[in-house]
Amino acid sequence: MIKGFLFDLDGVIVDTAVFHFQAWRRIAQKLGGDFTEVQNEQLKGVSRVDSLKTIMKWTGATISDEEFQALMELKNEWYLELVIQLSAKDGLPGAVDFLHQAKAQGIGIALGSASKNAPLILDKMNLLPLFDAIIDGNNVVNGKPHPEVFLKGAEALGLAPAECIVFEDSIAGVQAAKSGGMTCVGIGTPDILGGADLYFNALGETSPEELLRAL
Ligand code: B16
Ligand code: MG
Repeated sequence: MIKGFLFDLDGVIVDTAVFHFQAWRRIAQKLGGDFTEVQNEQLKGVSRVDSLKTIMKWTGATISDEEFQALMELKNEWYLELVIQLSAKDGLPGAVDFLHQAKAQGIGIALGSASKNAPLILDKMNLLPLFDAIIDGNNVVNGKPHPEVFLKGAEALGLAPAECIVFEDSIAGVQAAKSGGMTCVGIGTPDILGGADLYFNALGETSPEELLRAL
């Protein structure tokens, strides 16, 4: 029986995925390269350090460890310039209502995000009080597709993985959920996001009640 929901943040609750894409493209261009929206799917849900490693491969540029660190900081500065504009109205379609409905039904709610900026984003959107637990890039050793972030989320809710649904928009995140033993709802389409148990384009297309009936 499902008793907990584990939410990814970027691309599920709020569209900061587009901010990550813009900031990383500026970094790639600074290195003399570029990448496409299709390639960007490989960066979704992936930690900052692993994202830059992938971009380095795509551009073929070689830099020192110090320059690598500086680029990670610069990307985050550019990303935060966009994040700072977020407010309560910026949730993805239906996401905030879905969270409130789940809370009202007594479902445990945890965040399972790779982002080190997750608490700031939730705060800007006034969503912190809805979460029983927050597991993010600051609390894990292994990034997605490793299941650590979701296993810790389930544990923080006092639940077994099989009692939880993960909501994910990234290939790495769906892999993390499935290898962790959770049911996974993909936010996106099966052609891009294979491996999930069910798909919706946004949380607004379903409700906690409907999902619990269906699963
Ligand atoms: P930060 P999620 C992930 O968040 C993003 O999808 C990914 O693009 C980003 O690189 C990662 O967080 C790290 O974010 O640089 O803010 O620490 O989708 O797992 O909520
Ligand atoms: Mg995501």
